[in-house]
Amino acid sequence: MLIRRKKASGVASHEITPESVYLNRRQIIKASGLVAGSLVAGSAVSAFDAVMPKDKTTKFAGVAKGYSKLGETDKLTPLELATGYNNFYEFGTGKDDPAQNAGPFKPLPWTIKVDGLCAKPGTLDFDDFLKPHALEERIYRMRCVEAWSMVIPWVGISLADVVKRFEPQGSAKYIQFETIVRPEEMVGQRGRGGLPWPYVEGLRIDEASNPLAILAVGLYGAPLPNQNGAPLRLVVPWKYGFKGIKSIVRMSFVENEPKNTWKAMQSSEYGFYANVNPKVDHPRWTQASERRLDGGGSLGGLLAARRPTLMFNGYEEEVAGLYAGMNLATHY
Ligand SMILES: Nc1nc2c(c(=O)[nH]1)N[C@H]1C(S)=C(S)[C@@H](COP(=O)(O)O)O[C@H]1N2
Ligand SMILES: [Mo]
Repeated sequence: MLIRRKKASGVASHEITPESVYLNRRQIIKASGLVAGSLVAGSAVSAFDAVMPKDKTTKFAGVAKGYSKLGETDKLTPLELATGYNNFYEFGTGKDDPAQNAGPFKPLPWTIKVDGLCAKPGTLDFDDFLKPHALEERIYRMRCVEAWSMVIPWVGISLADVVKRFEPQGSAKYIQFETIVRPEEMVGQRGRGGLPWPYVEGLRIDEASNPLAILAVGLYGAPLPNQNGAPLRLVVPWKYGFKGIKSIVRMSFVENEPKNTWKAMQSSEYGFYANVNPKVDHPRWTQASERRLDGGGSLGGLLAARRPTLMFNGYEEEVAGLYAGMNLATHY
């Protein structure tokens, strides 16, 4: 992956939504209807119908607040930056290509195939896939392997709950995820060059069952923009961003470690585990520090000061146990 420093998707800093405006909006949403905490198990189906937007231009009608643990210096990344500076090679390799090229992509209707070593395989319509699960907001840091990071308020469902629901067999040790292949709508999938498609990622089942892992369907209280992986993408905040596979159409329970795209491309630089680790440098750059794109620097935050990178991206307490006995001094 190259760090390209073009303009920040042409976003002028005055166009960036300040955090205060967003917080305000959320208070309005809360006051206007469903109150956080009303999404209890048992009423999940009706809650889904009440909460899920009917189209992309409508906001979620109130979403329960889930686990979010931010540090004192963590500020939300402005919406325009989170949706204007992206990695989504299906739409091109430049940071502003996804926002520019993903417009014609149609995230609905959508089906998700769940297969492999599980008792309840199936092909589900997007709504049916989501319905049994409570939607939650999770504000997480996201650290790209390229040494920039953001803080994003996601809307999503617990991946642990999804795993349980499909009842993996004892022999299933991993989940493999695949992104859609649709070259007619994804310019990066046409012609030569680029990555081999589909984009593939994976997690160990116990990683996928960690309460921090979610499948996101929205950000900033609205359905995911196409460039962020509509309609469904993975978010695993203690790992480098490339683990967060976008526009998922297939989840397979498998016995062996999935061949994830970036490791398959360049295993000397990208691993399967890809846990954020300030002590293990990328062969071409340091991972000890990062630029936090939160609007705080010039050029829409792109020239933000560097800050120290945290072990497991600051989620060590929650996830370190998954890797007990593993050698963390390698990029894997
Ligand atoms: N299918 C697919 N998923 C992907 C990528 C990609 O190129 N294709 N890029 C990854 C990388 S490198 C990062 S950093 C994050 C970026 O997510 P964002 O654009 O929503 O911030 O998406 C990840 N998911
Ligand atoms: Mo990334």
